[in-house]
Amino acid sequence: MAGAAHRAGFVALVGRPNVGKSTLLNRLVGEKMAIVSRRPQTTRTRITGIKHLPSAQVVFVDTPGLHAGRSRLGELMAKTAERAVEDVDIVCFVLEATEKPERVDTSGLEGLRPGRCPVFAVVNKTDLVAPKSKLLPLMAACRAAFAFQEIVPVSAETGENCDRLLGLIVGAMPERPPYFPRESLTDQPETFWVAEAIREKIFRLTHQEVPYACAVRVEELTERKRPECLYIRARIFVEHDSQKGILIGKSGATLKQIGTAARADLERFFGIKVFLELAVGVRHKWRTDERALREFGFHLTS
Ligand SMILES: Nc1nc2c(ncn2[C@@H]2O[C@H](COP(=O)(O)OP(=O)(O)OP(=O)(O)O)[C@@H](O)[C@H]2O)c(=O)[nH]1
Ligand SMILES: [Mg+2]
Repeated sequence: MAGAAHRAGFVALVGRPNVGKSTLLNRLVGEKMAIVSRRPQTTRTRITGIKHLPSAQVVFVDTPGLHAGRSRLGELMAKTAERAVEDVDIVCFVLEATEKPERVDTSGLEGLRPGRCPVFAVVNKTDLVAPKSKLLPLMAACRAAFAFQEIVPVSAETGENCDRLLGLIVGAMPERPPYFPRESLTDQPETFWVAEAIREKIFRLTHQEVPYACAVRVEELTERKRPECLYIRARIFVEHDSQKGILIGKSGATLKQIGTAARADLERFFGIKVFLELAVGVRHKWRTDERALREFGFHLTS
């Protein structure tokens, strides 16, 4: 075959909670993949999004924010992020442009053997900083803290400089054929995206500890003919009866809102009419219950 050599590789997005890793994943892939919220610790598992370019394929791996987890779920989230950097071709360490230079903390990169793979610092949320020269002390602090191959300021929100970041990533990737077929956006099953879409709406419509106490299990996902639709049945698990009440809301209003919003997202995602049936269950202390965690799909995938 003629033409330029094809490049392909895995790129991990790591960093503290809430710095915008998932927003960046969505921006770089060009599709809404990972769920985003204003609150920290939104992402719980390793999430992949695949960007296809004419002569490159980039598999982005979004991770839970680096954070000392106390529950078993927290430990699994931390391990997921640690493992993610072990077998990728490039690591992007994401931090906020508003971070104080003296607070730059690269300790999360310590597990990485020096020289094992290129590590980029991605200084996100530059839209919050003006003039741009104010970024210089932070970039200098990054340079002093770790041997980053590149330090790239971007705004995942506005897209500023994200094409340049993508170009640098592609340039640093190994030459090899694609890992996945052209049409695939992810290597995760449909049920995972359904559960995430529902979880995002819970983050949006409930408060305080409630979204953190929720897990979603998809119990049925079938394609139906006449009329053609995707029939989905899912159950949201909470830890206490009181949370169940909050989630359901007065006369079921909150659960209904969650379902309506999730259905709209899923119809966009799958490109087909969706029928979504939601129920709520209580599973005491599931975040520390090994069996429940496995049942809800929390296990190390790499
Ligand atoms: N102003 C601004 N806000 C951003 C930008 N990128 C992300 N955000 C916001 O930052 C918040 C956190 O974004 P996420 O993408 O969920 O952050 P995360 O790093 O994935 O967080 P965890 O999954 O909890 O580790 C959201 O409210 C985003 O809208 C950006 O470039 N500019
Ligand atoms: Mg996230």
